[in-house]
Amino acid sequence: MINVGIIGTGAIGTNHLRWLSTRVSGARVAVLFDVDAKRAAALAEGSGTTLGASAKDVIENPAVDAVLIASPGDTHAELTLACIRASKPVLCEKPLAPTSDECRKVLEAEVAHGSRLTQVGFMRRYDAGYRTVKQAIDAGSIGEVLVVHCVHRNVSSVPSYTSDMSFTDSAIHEIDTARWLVADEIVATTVIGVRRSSLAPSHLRDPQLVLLEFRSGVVVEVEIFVNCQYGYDVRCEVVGSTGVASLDNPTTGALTRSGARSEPVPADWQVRFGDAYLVELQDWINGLEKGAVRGPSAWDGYAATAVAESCVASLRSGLKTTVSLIERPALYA
Ligand code: NAD
Ligand code: ISE
Repeated sequence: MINVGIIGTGAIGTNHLRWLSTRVSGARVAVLFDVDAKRAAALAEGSGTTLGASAKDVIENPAVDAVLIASPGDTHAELTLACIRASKPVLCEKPLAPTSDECRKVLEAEVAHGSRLTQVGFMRRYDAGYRTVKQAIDAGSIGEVLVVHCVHRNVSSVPSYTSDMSFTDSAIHEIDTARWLVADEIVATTVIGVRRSSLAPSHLRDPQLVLLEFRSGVVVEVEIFVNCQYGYDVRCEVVGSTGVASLDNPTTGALTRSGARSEPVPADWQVRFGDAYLVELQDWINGLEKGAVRGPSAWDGYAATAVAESCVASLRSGLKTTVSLIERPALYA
């Protein structure tokens, strides 16, 4: 049995707590901590876990075998470093850190430790639709990958959401899945100005469009629209030299009548990727039972943040911006 300590019990932390407590086998949530003590206490009461006094207390608690970080992104690097210092495996929600410099500190610490402890919460790699697309590419079923078209739409954004977050918070998922699908690194990004939706908050550029160029010449086009009003919509179409592999929203039933057919659109990421979070958590626990951390790595977290940073630079300058990565350490070969 793997005893997990959770830091941060907001939207996704609560989701992870629920899955780990009810659906994931081989795990139990031993300790919870949130700076909002009332929130953590209310959750702990219903789930039979104890309350940590601080994040440090969770990480250093001898009863905790592994840590799940679900607090805001700007806390991730420091908490992940503390887990590495304590030699505890850690599943850190995306992003690994808001800046590539902070991500590099995590890489350096893990390389010095000598083995992988960190997994980043890029759960789309565990989604059935993305896995089908990945299998088609790897089996050579669509020939050579040439172009990828992605759509990432949310119903509405919270007031604190900024134009930069379209890349650092939302498109970072497409950046990771594109790197995983294409099995290459992104070398340049170009953000293209788009007519602003009149329904988006006035401080926000929404929607936005970005082109991601890979070393191999593959180009990925991503539309991010976080105030689309109608539902949560994630699509991906990979165009190859002999065919196309794509995914759409999973169908949960359709209504056909009066000469028209309609299907529900997921309400949010919890609905659309509910199964992916579950598969992600189960795979993390199965790996830990065998002493291995095998999901998206600190290198993946670093590369994704470096690309998101480049997108933000392109947004500011209006120009194509190069991505420069450090040499990949052998630990992440
Ligand atoms: P949230 O605001 O709903 O929850 C964050 C929680 O962390 C809050 O309860 C807050 O009180 C707590 N917190 C803040 N600082 C803390 C600290 N220093 N120590 C402990 N707890 C602290 O946010 P959220 O939507 O749950 O997002 C949390 C993280 O998860 C973010 O990094 C976000 O990008 C990521 N996320 C990932 C996905 C995904 O699809 N993988 C979806 C949503 C959020
Ligand atoms: C959120 O943080 C997530 O990670 C969701 O998966 C994403 O769709 C949303 O845009 C982000 O804000």
